[in-house]
Amino acid sequence: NNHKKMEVDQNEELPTKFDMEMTIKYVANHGNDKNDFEYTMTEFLRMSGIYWGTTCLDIMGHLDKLDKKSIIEFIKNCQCKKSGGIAACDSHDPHILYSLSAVQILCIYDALDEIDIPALGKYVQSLQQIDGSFFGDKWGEVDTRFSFCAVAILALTNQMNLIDVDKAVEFVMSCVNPDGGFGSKPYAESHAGLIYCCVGFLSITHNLHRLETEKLAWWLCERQLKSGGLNGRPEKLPDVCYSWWVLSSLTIMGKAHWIDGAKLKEFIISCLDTETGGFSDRPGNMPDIFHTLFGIGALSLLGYENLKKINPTFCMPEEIVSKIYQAQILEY
Ligand code: GRG
Ligand code: ZN
Repeated sequence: NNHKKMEVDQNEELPTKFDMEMTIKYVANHGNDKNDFEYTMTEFLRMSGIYWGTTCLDIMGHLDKLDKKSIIEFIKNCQCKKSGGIAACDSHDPHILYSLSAVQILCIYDALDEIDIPALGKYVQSLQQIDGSFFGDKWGEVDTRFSFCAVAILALTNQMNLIDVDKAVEFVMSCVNPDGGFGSKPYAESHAGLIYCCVGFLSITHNLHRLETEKLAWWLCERQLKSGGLNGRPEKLPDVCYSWWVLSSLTIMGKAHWIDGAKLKEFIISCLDTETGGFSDRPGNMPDIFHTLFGIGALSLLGYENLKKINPTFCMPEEIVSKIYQAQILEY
């Protein structure tokens, strides 16, 4: 199977239709074999893996294929008693990335009250720095990804008052580049993944007016290549996950029509591995759960039939996000 890439003949016909039944099975059975090499080697990101799987299945209307009880039990065991943060896996160190994945899963299951939410809020608060930026964990790496995770966690748990939002916005805005894009920190190169984080951050904090929308949307739509696929920066290869990072950003800005949706759909479906039902980064490569979520997520943004609508900011089913925001409004 590892040689799959080599076996694919350049002229071999690529899939043009997406069989949802197979993809549901692929995601549902992912991780069933606990001795599987890939599963063992990805322990360090287990919490995100579960988020990718639950979101993907829910978008396809089959969340019932996973065991809610054991997933919630797993999350509870990953919350650190001391810091309040959540780890990728039980006995690992907490990190803001896995804290967000855990919150997203709990939102999907309507089970936020299963963990200590105030303690998690304090954890996020403890990671904010004087300049408004956020550490990912106690080790002190700064990245705009962590700014996104912080406000996404606090928005979903209704605790935004715990941080200095104005300072957080100033830090993210200090990462804008002359091309209109954003990098991981000030002066770092624009990258579609980080643009998603910064646009999502500005959307959550009601600061989309701070964007140079035309310039950024141009940069983003220039990511589309002849194959219909999108890359993450100039001169790079297309990759299914950028269908998500780029199209979600354009969607948030109201500019999704600036790319050719029909061609993108074709590219995404050409990355379906018909043997397993999973999606890979590029046609003929090995599929994985990460690219399967972002392929399906982008198809949902494109209005693909029989998929639930996905929220472009939170990368969760739209119905879940609107229910949470609705409940927060009613609380006041
Ligand atoms: C809720 C969906 C969601 C995410 C949480 C962690 C995070 C927030 C976002 C990550 C955004 C990001 C940086 C995505 C890019 C991932 C990626 C494919 C990185 C590869 O970078 P390179 O430089 O690849 O290895 P290229 O494509 O540039 O060659
Ligand atoms: Zn990728």
